[in-house]
Amino acid sequence: MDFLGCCSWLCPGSGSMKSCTPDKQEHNTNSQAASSGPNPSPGSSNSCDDVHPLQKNCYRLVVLGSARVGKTSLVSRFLGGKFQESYTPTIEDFHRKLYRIRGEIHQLDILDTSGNHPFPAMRRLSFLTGDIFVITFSMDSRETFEEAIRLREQILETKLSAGAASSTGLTRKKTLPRVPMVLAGNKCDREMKTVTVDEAMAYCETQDSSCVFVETSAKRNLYVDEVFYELFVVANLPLEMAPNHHKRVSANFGSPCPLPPPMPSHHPKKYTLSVKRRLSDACGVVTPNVRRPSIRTDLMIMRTKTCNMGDNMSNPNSGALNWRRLEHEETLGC
Ligand SMILES: Nc1nc2c(ncn2[C@@H]2O[C@H](COP(=O)(O)OP(=O)(O)OP(=O)(O)O)[C@@H](O)[C@H]2O)c(=O)[nH]1
Ligand SMILES: [Mg+2]
Repeated sequence: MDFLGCCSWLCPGSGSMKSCTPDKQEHNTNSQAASSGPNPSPGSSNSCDDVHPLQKNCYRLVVLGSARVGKTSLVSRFLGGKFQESYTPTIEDFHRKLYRIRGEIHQLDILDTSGNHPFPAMRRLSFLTGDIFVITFSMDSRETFEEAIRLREQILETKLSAGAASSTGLTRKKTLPRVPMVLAGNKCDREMKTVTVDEAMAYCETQDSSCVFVETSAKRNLYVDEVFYELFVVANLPLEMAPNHHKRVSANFGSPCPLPPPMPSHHPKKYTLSVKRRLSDACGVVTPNVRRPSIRTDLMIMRTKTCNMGDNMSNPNSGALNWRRLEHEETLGC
């Protein structure tokens, strides 16, 4: 089955790409992602962008941390890519993974940021547009652990002040928002460690339950899956999104696509299969040639999210917004 076929399962009931609306005006600013991601279908203009998940099922994961700690390596492992010994600094990479889980489409956007943060405004924007975060540090570098803690504090403060600024009430209780986050202590394969598991865990215990620590090694592929599994647990997202909890579908041209038939979307309540069977029905595909939403779209996402935050800081899903609509409006030039 080719890529067209692979996408048809993501459009339940459609069976073809005809009903999907191509989104042509966003520019691909992600040259590195294009080179490191899965191969696009040669000569094909079809894209998984054509699938329209409900806005409540769209999440943005932002990966932050000091330079060289292994952010890109972890993302690459998550997306099914290989580990690279060589180092290429990231400016900003954008990836998208689409899932069909229990008959619904879910979309995970991943923003892999630069550890050198050359553009502070972009960084702030990533704090505000992000729903869930992986803050990476290296177990053999104390400075990167301290930077990870600073980053967590900055995210909370930025979200708090943006929510407070947008709130219309006269007096709002200033409680820190609950931001699902994993502190990933990478490079645990290294012998010389300057951060201990105990102190990283102790730090997370002083935080709310949405902040967890996972020791990992992108190089050895140790506990990388756990980083994302734990993140989806604290974010209350479908656990089928985690690696090894869904069928991975390759978007490569000509690759086989042994997918189970999509669940009929009009009878979700009559679904009587066992939990195990339901889990086995989940599928995920990394979208090739994904275009990063423009900064304008990001700013509108931010505005909507911060307005929602002002209304309900404690609900992590309050940031859900119709950014699909924003992207679509951008396409139409509204
Ligand atoms: N030993 C070891 N090396 C790793 C591990 N993860 C990544 N590296 C290496 O560390 C270097 C930096 O990895 P990247 O993933 O590019 O780091 P990054 O955080 O994305 O860096 P920036 O994009 O500059 O912010 C590369 O040479 C990787 O091969 C790991 O778990 N163990
Ligand atoms: Mg990188």
